[in-house]
Amino acid sequence: MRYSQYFIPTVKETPSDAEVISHQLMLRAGMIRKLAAGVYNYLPLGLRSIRKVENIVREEMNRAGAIELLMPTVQPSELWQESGRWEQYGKELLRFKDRKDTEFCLGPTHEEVITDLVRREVKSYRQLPINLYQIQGKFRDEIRPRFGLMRGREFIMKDAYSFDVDEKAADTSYDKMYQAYRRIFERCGLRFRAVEADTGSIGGSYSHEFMVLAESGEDAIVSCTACDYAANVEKAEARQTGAADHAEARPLEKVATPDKKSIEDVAGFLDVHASALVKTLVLLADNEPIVVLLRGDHELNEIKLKNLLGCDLLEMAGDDVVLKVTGAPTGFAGPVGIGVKIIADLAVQGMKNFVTGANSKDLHLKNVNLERDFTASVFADIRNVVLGDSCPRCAGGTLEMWRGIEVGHVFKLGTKYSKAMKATYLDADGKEQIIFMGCYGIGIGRTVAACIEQNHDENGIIFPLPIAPFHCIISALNMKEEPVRDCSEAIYAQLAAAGVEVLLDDRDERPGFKFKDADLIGIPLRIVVGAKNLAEGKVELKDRKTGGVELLPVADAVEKVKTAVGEALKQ
Ligand code: 9G3
Repeated sequence: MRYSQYFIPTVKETPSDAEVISHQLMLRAGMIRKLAAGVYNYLPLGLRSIRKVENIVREEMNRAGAIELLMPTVQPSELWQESGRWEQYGKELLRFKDRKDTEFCLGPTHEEVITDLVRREVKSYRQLPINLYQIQGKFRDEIRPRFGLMRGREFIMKDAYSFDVDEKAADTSYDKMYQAYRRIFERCGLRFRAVEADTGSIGGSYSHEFMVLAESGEDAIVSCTACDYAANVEKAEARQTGAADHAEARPLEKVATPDKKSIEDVAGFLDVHASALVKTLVLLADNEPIVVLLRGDHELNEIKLKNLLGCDLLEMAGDDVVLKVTGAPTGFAGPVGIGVKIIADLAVQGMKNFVTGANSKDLHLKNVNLERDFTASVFADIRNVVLGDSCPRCAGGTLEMWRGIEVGHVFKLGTKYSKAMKATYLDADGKEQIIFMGCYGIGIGRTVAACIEQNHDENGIIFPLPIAPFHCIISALNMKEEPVRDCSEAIYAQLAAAGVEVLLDDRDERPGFKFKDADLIGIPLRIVVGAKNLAEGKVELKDRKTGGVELLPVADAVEKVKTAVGEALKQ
């Protein structure tokens, strides 16, 4: 490809509305252009990387035995009414009517569509297992699309769906996808971790997220220093470790804490550590008030609490409810004398003589003790794990914290959709059985963006070769000089003939300008053809990742590029 005849609208200045580096660089490198909030044009360079990721995904899905098909983006509302999700989702599901006033939605995911297809076509156990996938545009009307392709409204997803005769077979399908995902992200050159994750509203029994490690990641994940346990903080288990405090229970004591409401203020005022306090939170679970107790230095994990309660709606109670439930304004709530169901985090179970609110303004209680002063109806793991917590799986490890970008998510779905939509098969005895499902997603654009979050420097993108838009760029310093032109064309022809994807920068621009563009768009290998070095039969070969520059005879440079590309693409 010749740069002068291609379409790579790079820009020098950083766009003001781009908050994360991948968004900034994809705009500056001429990879994407916004059409509307969360809706993007994939320009030629961006599309080439997108297609690279898609092809790696496609190869590994096929290798795992999945079969590609393509479902429509437009989905009839009837299917979503059958699954019960038409009412479940709000404005995020973009709905519209056709000319006959029939209701449709733009597909945010395709469980209903694929289950409808399979229930019509699969009748016998002989047709199972089957794993069907597509690579296709999705639409989710995010309330705040941002970060470019990282959180778009229209985005390309690979979504796969597995169908099995029973749970055991479904586990096998799940493991095949899990391994395929590992190969996919390894081949994309990403540093990632698979973490245990919450299944959220999708239902099903368990799931794993594939997280690209990057400081700008929206998700918090933990991993064990000693074993391979890793989990999204939403799901990470906190093991009750604190050896129970064997101190004697001291007499309960009221203490004036004028206008001291926060844990920090009360701990400071009483000169105790936050871990000697118990915070009392009032929440509404499906509009029923409940009281939750946590050690002062711990935070509530609302997903764990929601899963524990099995409620649909969980929210912090307003000041009015706090006043009604505790008899005191917010900031002085405590468990003693409360007439509402109390749920306490496991860490509270081992505490003695702790401080809590006294359920009256400007008053706290010291030396509060379980059983003597109040009882909790449930003790459960409802807190966020913290750095240094013991690993819930192995004896020796502790938890480290990372930020991650979710690029893949695999779910064991069970029979949630097959039951609701009657997707069944006849087993060997002719008995009708429910199909077991799994679903598996990868955000294609998000994978490219996450790759850039993980691979960039002050000069721009540093693409891993397997998903770079081109493998090599030839920066010809002056195509008007015949030796430079002839040599550049020759190198271009030799590399292209060897299957190397090469971009020849033949523009009539100053060297510095060309170098800046080459660094910005992140092409992994660069050959510089200039008259001075050419006079000695040499060209410069630069490795974008290491920054290493070598002065080599032309033929050697060509060989080195061919070898480097061959190496990088070997699976
Ligand atoms: C919706 C809307 C947004 C959604 C969903 C449905 C997320 C929804 C979860 C999934 C689960 C898996 C197959 C590929 C992998 C992920 N956001 N999810 O179901 F109507 Cl508006 O999509 N689906």
